[in-house]
Amino acid sequence: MNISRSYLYRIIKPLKDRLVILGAGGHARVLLDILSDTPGFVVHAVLDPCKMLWCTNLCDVPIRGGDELLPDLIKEGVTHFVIGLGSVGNPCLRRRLFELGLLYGLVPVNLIHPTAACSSNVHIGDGVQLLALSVINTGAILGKNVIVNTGAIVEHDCMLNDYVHVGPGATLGGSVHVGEGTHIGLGASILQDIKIGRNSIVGAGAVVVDDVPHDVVVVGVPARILRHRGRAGENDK
Ligand code: JB2
Repeated sequence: MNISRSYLYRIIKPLKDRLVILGAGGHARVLLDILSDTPGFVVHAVLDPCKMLWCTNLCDVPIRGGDELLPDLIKEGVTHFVIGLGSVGNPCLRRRLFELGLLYGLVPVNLIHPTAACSSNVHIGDGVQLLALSVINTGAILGKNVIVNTGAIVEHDCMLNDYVHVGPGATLGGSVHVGEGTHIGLGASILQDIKIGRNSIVGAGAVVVDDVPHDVVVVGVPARILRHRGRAGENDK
């Protein structure tokens, strides 16, 4: 009788789930570091469209090829995925890859560094990444594929919508709302109760004391609008 590997996988659940990382850059290496301390997963492969990386390794994990290899990896037993891109300032790619993973029936993994201090009274969406020394305080709500980067602080009752990225060392006071796909730059500070629109960028080191609309870049102390962006940041690199 000819029994396929994927059929065998479905009936015999392995001790560790196999996952693929999409993207082989700096952010993916940070995530691999967390995964090395996360029981229950084996990183099976990394996918990246950059041909020069193919057949090399990222932290000992093979970079097998582009995203078109997903069906092959699924046949090999991959069931979970991680978005390996930080894609600073442009969430379009992270959103597209997240939807691609779901389309193939893969399960997004939540990655939480052991030093992240996350209240148990927080709602976390799928595929969220909480990096080293980040703090997420009580009552916060994090949508899907949100990144809270190294040492960032998200105070009580903040709401971070899908694909928000809070950069390293940024601080959000209590009850700050951040719209879908917005990027909060390195070391920025957002005063309590501020509302920031979707697909905007808060520049590194900015101090935000007034609400920020959708689709803008704000910079400085206090933060001011530098320019308007194309819808969903399509015109950005
Ligand atoms: O469609 C894609 C795709 N497009 C670009 N599919 C997949 N699977 N991968 C894709 N990539 C790959 O993502 C690029 O070819 C590249 O190898 C990788 C992005 O790497 P990079 O180092 O440029 O960016 P990053 O997102 O890993 O890191 C940025 O964001 C972090 C949060 C950097 O700015 C870091 O400094 C920052 N800490």
